[in-house]
Amino acid sequence: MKYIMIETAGHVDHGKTSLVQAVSGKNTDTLPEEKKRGMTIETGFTSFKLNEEIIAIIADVPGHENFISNMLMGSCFADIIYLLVDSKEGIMPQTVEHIKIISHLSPNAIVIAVISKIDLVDCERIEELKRDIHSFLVKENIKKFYIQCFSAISNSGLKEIFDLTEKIAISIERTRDIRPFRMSIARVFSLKGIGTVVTGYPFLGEVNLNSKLELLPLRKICTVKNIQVAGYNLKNVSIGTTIALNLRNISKNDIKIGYTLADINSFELKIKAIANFKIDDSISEFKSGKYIFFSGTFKNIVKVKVLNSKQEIVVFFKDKVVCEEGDKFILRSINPQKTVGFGIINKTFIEHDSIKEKKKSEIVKLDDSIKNKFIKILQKYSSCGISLGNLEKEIYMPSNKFKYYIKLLRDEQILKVFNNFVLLKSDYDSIKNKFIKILKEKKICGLSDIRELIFGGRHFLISLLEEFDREGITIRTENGRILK
Ligand SMILES: Nc1nc2c(ncn2[C@@H]2O[C@H](COP(=O)(O)OP(=O)(O)OP(=O)(O)O)[C@@H](O)[C@H]2O)c(=O)[nH]1
Ligand SMILES: [Mg+2]
Repeated sequence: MKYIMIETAGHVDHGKTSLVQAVSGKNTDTLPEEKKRGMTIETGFTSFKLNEEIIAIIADVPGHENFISNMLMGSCFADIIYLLVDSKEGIMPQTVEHIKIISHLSPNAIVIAVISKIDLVDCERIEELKRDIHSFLVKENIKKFYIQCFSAISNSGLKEIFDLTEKIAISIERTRDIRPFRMSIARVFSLKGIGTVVTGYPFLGEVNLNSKLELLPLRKICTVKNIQVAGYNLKNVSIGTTIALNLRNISKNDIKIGYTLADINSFELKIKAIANFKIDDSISEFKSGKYIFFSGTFKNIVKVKVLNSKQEIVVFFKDKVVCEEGDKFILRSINPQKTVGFGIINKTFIEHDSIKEKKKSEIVKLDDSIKNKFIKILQKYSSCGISLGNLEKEIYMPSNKFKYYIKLLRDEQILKVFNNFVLLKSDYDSIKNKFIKILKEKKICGLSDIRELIFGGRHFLISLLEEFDREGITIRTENGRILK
């Protein structure tokens, strides 16, 4: 079975939900508030069969400008867009805003512009509107579009819309996506006897029954108990449609809208991103500051720094998020809420790339010149060792930097630190081996024996012997050290 994704678009009351009801037989305005106000508030989902092989999933978005936020969280991608234009009102502000948003998020979607409520106008008006819509869609760079007429009263035009949708759907090719699975969570609920269910949009990859997934940013692991698309249980599903997953080992309370479900260890969390940005034509001034960031079903307030060119911005996230190069997003102003522009992420930064952490990461780069500097000094003390304090004085660098390098040199097995003394690891090993040899011959050894092998104060030599004990080579007895 092939699944294709349709999304509605258009100004408030232009007939989106009525068309969805006509094609699918279902009313997606199910909330009491939606029924009372006669308008869509949250994106509604339904599906219908186009033929024996293709099911269309349809996301019916709200048209009112107050609900653009809900519209954004409900739209991630679409194969086909039903753009409704009321035959009396013509192109209105949200006709324009929706098409800009959707064409940014789904640049390859094919638009079926539907002139609605044709029972209310004459042929002349319809012809005029066809011309208006044509030039509007050309201006908005919509690559492929059709214009159809429709009346929800008589269902005139319904068959043409259905047939056209089927024709387009047949031409859509679905290929397997072998990238790691990544899905943006749109809804979460718990069903009695079934457990936790999430719905959302797979961005990448495919998911299989019983596979283990990671909930991000929490990094909690869960198992896929069931997969559904349009009410059908499936063993495997790929990108290209909204899906529902029944999850084991995770509670509804762990999950928030906008979180990500992904293949385990496939995505790092990001704190900052640089993006290409296109400011909306309606915006006269775009400044650095706080904005609302929408990407997939994720919505959050972010800090934005506008770079000189104005075509690039830096986005600072409040918390760590899943954000990858190529991700598309929309920015809206906070007060008044207005679409400011459209972005594509082109560089992301993991946690240490915040300014404070960057300094740290610069320190930890252990290049050969630093390594050699340590080695050279330690070679001077091959025959007697040196305390960490004296080494720090000789190497002459800030204490935090010194400690970092010591840790890295230890990790690289270049030096050996024991009770505040340091030796090159090779020197330490050589003394250790010689000491073992003597112990094998003499069976019992003391301070004088180790003194034969290396100079150094009493405190240094005792520390060395204690280190052999700690490594499990020797045991301390009343008369001296014996081999363990
Ligand atoms: N006469 C006539 N009225 C229609 C037609 N289609 C829809 N309407 C009416 O227009 C109003 C709005 O229709 P909806 O389908 O809810 O519009 P919508 O675009 O979904 O509205 P929002 O979701 O709130 O943006 C309703 O009262 C419908 O009955 C039509 O073809 N002819
Ligand atoms: Mg509606």
